[in-house]
Amino acid sequence: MSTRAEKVSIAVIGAGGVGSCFVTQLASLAKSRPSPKLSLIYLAIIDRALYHQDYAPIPLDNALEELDNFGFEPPSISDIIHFLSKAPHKVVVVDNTSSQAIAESYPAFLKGGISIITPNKKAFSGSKELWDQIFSSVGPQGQGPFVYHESSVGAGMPIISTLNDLVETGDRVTRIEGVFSGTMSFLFNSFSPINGEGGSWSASVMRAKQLGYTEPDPRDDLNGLDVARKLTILGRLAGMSIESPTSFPVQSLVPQELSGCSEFLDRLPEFDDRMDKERQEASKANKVVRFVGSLDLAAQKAKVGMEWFEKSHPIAGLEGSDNIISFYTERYGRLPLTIRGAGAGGDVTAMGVLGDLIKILRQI
Ligand code: NHO
Repeated sequence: MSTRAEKVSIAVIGAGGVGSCFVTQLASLAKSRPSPKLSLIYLAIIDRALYHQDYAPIPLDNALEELDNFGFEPPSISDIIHFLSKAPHKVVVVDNTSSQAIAESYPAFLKGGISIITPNKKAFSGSKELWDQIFSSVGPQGQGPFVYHESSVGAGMPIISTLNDLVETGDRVTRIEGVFSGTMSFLFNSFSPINGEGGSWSASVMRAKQLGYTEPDPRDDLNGLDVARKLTILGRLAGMSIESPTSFPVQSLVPQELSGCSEFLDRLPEFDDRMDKERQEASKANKVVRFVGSLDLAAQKAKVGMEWFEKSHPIAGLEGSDNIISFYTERYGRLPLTIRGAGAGGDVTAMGVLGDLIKILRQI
């Protein structure tokens, strides 16, 4: 019989919008959950790291202040792996960055016996080779090392765990469809609302940016790649062989003329007529425009782009930056299993990451 771990060490890489919320939530969890004892042994942001050679814990209540005051230049990724793999207790790394280099190191972390939880989409939507390397390095059930990435799709909503349950219990998923981007949801809900009002496209983009809903460069949301990455992850989990997020049709809403230009927001109004036309045509058909992703598992096809929806459709009725994701399956029949809720934001995304940590704690 295996004995339960008495202590689990946590290493947090990245403490921005999601990571700082995660550290706060981790501090509460550590207080409310006496066993296994959780200790933070490594904390880093891009230019600063904090850890002790003897693995002494970093106080969770003021971890970010400690990092600010006492942090030093971060070690290389291979040195981090070396340090963590020698820790006296089981280690879980929380990758709260969007770093490609860290994502590519997951197989090495796992080979060092270190579990990974992350909202970072890069590893799971990158090359199929990396995906295969990661999942072939995961340890046996109940033992680890583990990989969990619930928040890489739909923030804290149970999207990945639901899909895994459907697949593992033998249901046949035929189609997955939804609004996967909080930013795009906000943009289209305000640009093409059910009541027919709504300002210009460029004004919607500027407002979303002012409210902090977009990436620093809104083109990173408008190019559709964030949605394509999420679809790649779900498609692969559902058994589709998707080579990369650029291997299927993805509609970019970045005018080609502005793709490399430094005055993107200033010049965006010049292109408002294109989006106006789309909204008007949808309106003539008594529909609204939304930006959706869909996977057709029978036809093995994926696509991302604008579509028109009846005003009574659940996708048309979304509010704010909500996500909605529907699973069409054999068991669920005509009405899909649908999950709707906040699809972006530090607290809800961090909650999904913390939920993954709890799943690991139950097993080790
Ligand atoms: P930030 O605020 O830029 O923070 C990144 C942190 O990583 C910083 O502390 C930076 O110093 C550190 N960092 C970067 N490279 C590093 C390195 N090499 N070594 C050490 N530290 C390094 O990013 P966020 O917003 O906190 O996001 C963190 C991760 O969560 C990203 O991978 C992001 O894609 C993912 N994520 C964020 C959100 C969100 O709401 N912020 C969501 C999902 C995943 O559910 C959300 C979502 O999908 C939002 C999406 N834009 C949408 O639907 O509209």
